[in-house]
Amino acid sequence: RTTRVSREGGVLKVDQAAGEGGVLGRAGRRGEKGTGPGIHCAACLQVHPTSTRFTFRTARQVPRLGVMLVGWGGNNGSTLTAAVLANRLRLSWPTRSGRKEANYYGSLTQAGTVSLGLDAEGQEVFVPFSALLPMVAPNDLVFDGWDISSLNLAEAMRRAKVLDWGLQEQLWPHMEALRPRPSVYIPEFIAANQSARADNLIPGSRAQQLEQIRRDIRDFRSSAGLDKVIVLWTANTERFCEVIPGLNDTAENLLRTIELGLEVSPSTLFAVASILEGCAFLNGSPQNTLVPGALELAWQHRVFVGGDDFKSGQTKVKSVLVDFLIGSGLKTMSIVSYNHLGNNDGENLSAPLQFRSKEVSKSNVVDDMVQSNPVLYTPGEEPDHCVVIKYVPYVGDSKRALDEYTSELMLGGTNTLVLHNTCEDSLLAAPIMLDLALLTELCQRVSFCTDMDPEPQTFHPVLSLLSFLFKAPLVPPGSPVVNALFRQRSCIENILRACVGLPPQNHMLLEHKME
Ligand code: NAI
Ligand code: DG6
Repeated sequence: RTTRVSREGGVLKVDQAAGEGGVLGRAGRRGEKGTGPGIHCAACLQVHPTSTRFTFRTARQVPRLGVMLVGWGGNNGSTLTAAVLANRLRLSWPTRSGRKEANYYGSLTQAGTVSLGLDAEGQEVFVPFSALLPMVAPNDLVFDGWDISSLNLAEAMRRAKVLDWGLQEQLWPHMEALRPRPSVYIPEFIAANQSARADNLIPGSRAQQLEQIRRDIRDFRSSAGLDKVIVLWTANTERFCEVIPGLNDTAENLLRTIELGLEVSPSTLFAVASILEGCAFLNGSPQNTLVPGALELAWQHRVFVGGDDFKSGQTKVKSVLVDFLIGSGLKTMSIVSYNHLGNNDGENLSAPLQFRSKEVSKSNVVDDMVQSNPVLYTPGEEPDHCVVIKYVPYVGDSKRALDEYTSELMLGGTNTLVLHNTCEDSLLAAPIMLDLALLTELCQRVSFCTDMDPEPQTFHPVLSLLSFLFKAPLVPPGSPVVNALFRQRSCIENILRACVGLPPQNHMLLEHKME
């Protein structure tokens, strides 16, 4: 199917005026609030609207899709598998507040809607996100995966203590036969407190381990009769690995490093194996799995990669709330985020190096919002931002997040907002994992060209369209990082709309602003 989308005047080309370079504002003194070099005042900029015609093509044949989870036996892995089975089997179960039925709440594609436009009466018409374009139905997904812990998926579900007992009982016979494949365990990358569960390991050198992962992917693809496989890292958070020239800075060096058995993280090994097998790889944890060498490899093989770190609860709220505050012209000066949780993820994060990975991905999420407003912030100025995570076994998967946001109001006023957010962590993460797989697969079927470049191309291998789902979105070199949640959502919505020939949603509602 071919769709033509013409955006007359939709693209703004900003040319700097001749003369002084056209960058400085009226006062133009560095550091002076509101008139610093970041401010582009209308007097010195000329804006020339240009138009580019994009032609999108989406293959409509929906493949049989397999998803391989690294960390399949963890809370997220077992919960996602259980959720898909519960929906497929249309399960319901009693709870103290009545009978509950399986659903996909929390999934953008399965529980979100898109406005198509206005009907003849001027009312908005909403359709499910999943109805815009042919997408894989989640109930048709086939799961497989790896875990350093040998528990079958039924036992893993029981260990996770996420689901109601009545649901677990019904799922048990369907999950008992599912066993994670052995995986790569390199103790220095995850917390020492994880060693007791590492009883399901791939032996051999790094090169042999890489080959085994590749064999596993091929085996799954052929034995389950799949058209496509996507690999998703939902295993423990690793420490950051150092990016070192000669070691992991290029694809060639990274492959040599694996061959020589030098330092490479398990998650990077999985990324490399996936890319070499032509399977998209998505990183749901915060560590820098996709080192420059892995990114180059993805680019060479034209394979999608995405990351990092699922954006599920506290960070999702943060990327809405700070956008609201700064977008309203309030100067947020302090953000303090406490978490405590009692699941295995929390135990792993109680080790300093693993906590550090999470701290980094949780802390960078307001950068774009701060930088977008040079009226409020001078260059380099940013709010204090503190992230604390504590392991409290008793609360299990029920994560508590306490946030305090302090902003400056006009004339010396102060506004402090305090939030308390309690949720089952894995029940927020599982639908995000689902969306990641479904949207990545859809993107693999989309190509586009422009008038200037009629050769059809696919999206850049670093799939930034997934930013909505990640705390620290990976983007192609030079591309702006967007953290603000509704800008991220608009990106997905508008690209999907473009694929069916609808213009971007602009919310002007001009039809209702005329006499
Ligand atoms: P979990 O600790 O319950 O599960 C992780 C699983 O990975 C465990 O079963 C462990 O045995 C396994 N594992 C560790 N190293 C492995 C390796 N090298 N190969 C294969 N398996 C390995 O943790 P949970 O709650 O499922 O979270 C998974 C990841 O997702 C963590 O990194 C967490 O930080 C991240 N995450 C979770 C979010 C949530 O809301 N639940 C949100 C954002 C990120
Ligand atoms: C404590 O923050 C543990 C983490 O793994 C989080 O639960 C997870 O990253 C979700 O974080 P957030 O900020 O999206 O709720």
